[in-house]
Amino acid sequence: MAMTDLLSAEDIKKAVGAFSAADSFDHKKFFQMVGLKKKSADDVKKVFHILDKDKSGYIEEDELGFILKGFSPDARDLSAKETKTLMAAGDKDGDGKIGVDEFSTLVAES
Ligand SMILES: [Ca+2]
Repeated sequence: MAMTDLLSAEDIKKAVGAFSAADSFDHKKFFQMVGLKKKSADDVKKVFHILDKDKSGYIEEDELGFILKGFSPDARDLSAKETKTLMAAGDKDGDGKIGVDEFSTLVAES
């Protein structure tokens, strides 16, 4: 499954473009703009599994840094600071990675 099977290519382009400047990433606004916020719980889980590149069942810190590329291959990487901020917001149980339920919560909170 590709991200564009779940989300509109146009929304992805707009959302990625809105945070193209360094250290401008805001996951709440991004999840809203990209259309993820209004997707079903099932579709949010499908998006999680696309972002979990190595299929470990978790989005680890290195995968989190490439989260925008998961939406659009030509998007930028997050800075170390943005990655840490996003991990802190998403990692509710403090194990240093984001599971599917934590991801769903993060999207629901946005
Ligand atoms: Ca993973």
